[in-house]
Amino acid sequence: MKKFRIAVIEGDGIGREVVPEGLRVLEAVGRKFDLDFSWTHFDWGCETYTRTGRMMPADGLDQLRAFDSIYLGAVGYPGVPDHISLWGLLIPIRRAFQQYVNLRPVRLLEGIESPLKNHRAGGIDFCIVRENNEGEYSEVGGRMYRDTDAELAIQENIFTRRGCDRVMRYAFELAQMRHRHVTSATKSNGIVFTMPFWDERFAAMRQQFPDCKTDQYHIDILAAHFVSHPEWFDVVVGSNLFGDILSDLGAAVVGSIGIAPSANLNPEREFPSMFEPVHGSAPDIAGKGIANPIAQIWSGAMMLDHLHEPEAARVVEQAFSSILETKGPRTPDLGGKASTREVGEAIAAAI
Ligand code: GGG
Repeated sequence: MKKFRIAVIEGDGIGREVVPEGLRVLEAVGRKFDLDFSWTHFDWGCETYTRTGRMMPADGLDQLRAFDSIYLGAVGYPGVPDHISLWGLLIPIRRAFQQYVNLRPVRLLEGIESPLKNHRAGGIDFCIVRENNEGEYSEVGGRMYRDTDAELAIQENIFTRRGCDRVMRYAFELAQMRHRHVTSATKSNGIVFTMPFWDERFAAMRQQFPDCKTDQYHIDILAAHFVSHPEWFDVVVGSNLFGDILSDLGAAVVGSIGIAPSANLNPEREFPSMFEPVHGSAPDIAGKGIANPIAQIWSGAMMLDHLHEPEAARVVEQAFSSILETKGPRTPDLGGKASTREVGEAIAAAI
């Protein structure tokens, strides 16, 4: 029996509803493949913040360091400013553990209707590789003359050669295992220093991968192409902000953000990686028991891949795909009436 120590952070809002279904499914696949998961729960999030003034304890990162992986739900809740909740939990984890790749698959599954005409299951299948440690998400900047007419805010973008190269290399290596096509998201016409630098690094990196086709688009027309020609893409690499925006758009194009998974990866495995749905805490539906658990469950499959359990990962993917294909229970975001728990139970039973 293989043992895995997993840190579980349900977080806020629907995170608390979808994570238990993710664990239910991982337990089910664990029984099938003789995997022993030891779950350690951390009640960190906005509630902890309102009680203690911190999203996680001062030694939170040290507490997480020894785990094989981190399984996270969602962060953010009304009453706590979003930049406090994000910079108090999610971003410190991504940075301290050098999770510099945020891998976000975009796949149209059988049984789900795309809002776009003429797209069938399998016809849209690409991965967004989002830079996850620098870029537009920086702590460099400041504010002056607060509460006066002269008030100002400055935020610096950080693009390093090391940061660009490592995420681009990951994108090319991923493409080599897929259809050998990498698209870069840029905006080097308007963003005059960092984006031309990003383009230079992309041009340098593609020399090392002559077997891969490449192209690059400014982010505005790339967003349009996601809607008009989503079948064009294989691997799309983008900066922190561009990758984040594109992955919500990608999720919408394949039917629902409720099914979009993600992996925050430290490819060198020096630190634990973290697996979480693309969606946030969705306060508008939190507490109603109707959140779609598939994004969380699919993120669990990505965790299994990272833990070198690809067969178990495929079984999880087949289980939720079969529920969707056979018109099994589905939550309201996919036009159904089922609860979060009913969907989780059906997927676990399919395993
Ligand atoms: N599933 C984690 C979560 O709550 N994500 C919401 C969010 O806004 N994340 C910001 C980001 O990924 O940059």
